[in-house]
Amino acid sequence: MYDLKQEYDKYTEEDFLVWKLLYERQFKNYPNRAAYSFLKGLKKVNFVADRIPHFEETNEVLKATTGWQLEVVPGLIPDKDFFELLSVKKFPATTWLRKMEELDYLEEPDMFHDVFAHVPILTNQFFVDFLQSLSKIALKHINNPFAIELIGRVYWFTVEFGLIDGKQGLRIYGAGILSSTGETVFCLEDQAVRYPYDVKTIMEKQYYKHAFQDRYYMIESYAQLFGSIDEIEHWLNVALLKYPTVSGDVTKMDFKLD
Ligand code: HBI
Ligand code: FE
Repeated sequence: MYDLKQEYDKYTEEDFLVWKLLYERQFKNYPNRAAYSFLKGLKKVNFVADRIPHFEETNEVLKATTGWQLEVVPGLIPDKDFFELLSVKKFPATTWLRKMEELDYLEEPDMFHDVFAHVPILTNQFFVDFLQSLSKIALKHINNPFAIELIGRVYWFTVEFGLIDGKQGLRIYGAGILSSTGETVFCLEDQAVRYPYDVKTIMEKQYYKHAFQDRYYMIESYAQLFGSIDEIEHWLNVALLKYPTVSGDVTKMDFKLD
């Protein structure tokens, strides 16, 4: 699709330093916050602070575990391309790293977000089956911005900002949190608002990209996440029937689905 490759020998001293600083800064917050499945996957893909991952090595591990592969993309890509890649077990990943002066925040997802925070959990079969099934639903409605917004909300509150409250207690699996120092701590504290995972309410309310989330949703297991695919399709169809003609900026709209 994009036919790009990771050009490993082009990484600079600054790139290696940025990777190392971000890795060490994040990792020290992980022991009792990151999800068990994430930490297990991190070991499996063998990401370390002193080495920017080689995509072909990561791809060998993913191929052997869940059959997924990393697909190099230049940055944010259109929803159609994004969901098409996910539907064939390809995870879109950038290969460039933010600059030192962008260490704390950057507009677009860089390789640290796409690879360090997103990839380890691609070793979890229920999680990737959820991701692939969600993308297939999106492709069925790819020309309907309202439907894509609702699916995008489910993606946001699971893949990006999801929490899991399972056997190991309350932990983080969402990559948007795991790649952010502040939110990794904030989301588990008392003042953070947390609800049990609920597809309908996730779809009903808008979300904000440039601040800590005003709410988080907790699954009990990745099986529950994959098991919610039919419910996602159900509430999406309810929304499409209830709001047959939606126009304007749907990202800023709240809906009532029942
Ligand atoms: N493109 N490369 C990339 N990475 C993303 O996470 C991404 C994207 N395009 C669209 C998108 N995410 C969101 O709109 C998802 O909700 C689909
Ligand atoms: Fe992401």
